Amino acid sequence: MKLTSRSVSLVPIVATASAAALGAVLVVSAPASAATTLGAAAAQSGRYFGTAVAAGKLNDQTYVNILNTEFNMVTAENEMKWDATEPNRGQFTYSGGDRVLNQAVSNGKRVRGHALLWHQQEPGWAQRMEGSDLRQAMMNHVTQVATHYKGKIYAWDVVNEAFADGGSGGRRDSNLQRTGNDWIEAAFRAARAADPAAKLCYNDYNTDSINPKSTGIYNMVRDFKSRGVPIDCVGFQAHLTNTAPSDYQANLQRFANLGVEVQITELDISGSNQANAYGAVTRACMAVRACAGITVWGIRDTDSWRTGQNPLLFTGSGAKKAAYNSVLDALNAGGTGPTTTTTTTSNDPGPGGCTASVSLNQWDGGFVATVKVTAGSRALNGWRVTTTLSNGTVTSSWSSNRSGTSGTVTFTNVDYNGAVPAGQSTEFGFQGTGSGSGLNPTCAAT
Ligand code: 9MR
Repeated sequence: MKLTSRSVSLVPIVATASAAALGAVLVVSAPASAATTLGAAAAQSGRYFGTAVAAGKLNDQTYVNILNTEFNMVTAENEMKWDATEPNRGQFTYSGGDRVLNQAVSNGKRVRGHALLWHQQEPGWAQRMEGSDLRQAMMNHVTQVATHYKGKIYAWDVVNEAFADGGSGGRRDSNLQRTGNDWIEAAFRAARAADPAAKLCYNDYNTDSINPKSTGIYNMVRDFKSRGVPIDCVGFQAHLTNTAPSDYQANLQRFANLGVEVQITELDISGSNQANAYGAVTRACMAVRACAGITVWGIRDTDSWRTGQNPLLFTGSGAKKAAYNSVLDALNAGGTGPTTTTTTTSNDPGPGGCTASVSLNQWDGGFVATVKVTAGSRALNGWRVTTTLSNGTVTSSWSSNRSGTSGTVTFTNVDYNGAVPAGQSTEFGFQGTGSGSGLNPTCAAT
């Protein structure tokens, strides 16, 4: 048996028993030895390490050996998608999905479900539909598939890739979207009703930094949370080239601050800086307490959808790459989540006034601050929050207009969050380098 940190808790008992039996000799020294597989290393901090699996490769011994040794979470690469599970309307086929799921479960792994609704890989019959007929078919699909896998899925990607690329921060056009903007929340509600135990995720790509697309999703998640739409997690696909964005961790953290789990769901990284970038992504997840785990999108470079780019952790022949070691080391280094502190500054709470409180996630060298603005006994039409940043610099902010980056930094409402009913709250946030302590926000109605 390999000694992993998970098994270390057993060591004192075993050592004591054998010491008693043998009358002497102590065997194992106390420090936890580093775990030697990705799954075991991630498990030390309660996280998982997963991979996408293709049913058609489950006869390949090299593939299956690596899968069974290294990973403790599995995503079906294509087998649970709409075109695979409902090729004709109302006719469901689960053979491929079940194969991937059963292989995983019988080897002690958990499964992420991917994906209930996505504008790509719609079956032909759905591609030709629109409107209320399509809406009905979409929701039936969600209900049927989530019911089939009820109780067996750790987390579902309920909706995949519904936001547009570029600067709009809005939804992508598709026949799904054209059934009405509420299709995403309707899908989450249908999935919750069908499988209350599964965590329900929104999953997308090009969301690896604080950018208009990730901010659009952030605003949707915040809205869902405020209205009780059942969302538990956000998946960040992380199809990257050469590097992880400098605000990768801050971006994960701002979602975590909304009260959702964050998961890295389809990681692959091409380019000569691959090993470093893999390390950076892993460390970012380890530093965000709500980052539940990482899934790479395939096992060997030859298994990747990014043909010729070699973006994975194992070579075509199944050898561990430098990127593998960099991930393993980062997992073994452990995850000390950031420290969170909440300060409330009460000011001008009278009629027409407001209060501001800040929740600060601070880690070595950076921070994310989430500020809650609460109206007094009268509704607000607009607000201004003034903060003091003595030892830090703001690098970006969201859901507010900002003036300044250090010293006195002022934030005012944007058009959609200026109106706050009496006694109600709205939130905005910012991230920065250095220390975010001593912000002491003060709030004024405008
Ligand atoms: O890896 C998947 C590939 O085998 C399929 O041909 C492709 C079809 O669109 O989907 C790939 O997986 C995608 C995933 O489901 C969603 N995010 C992007 C992934 C890569 O395209």
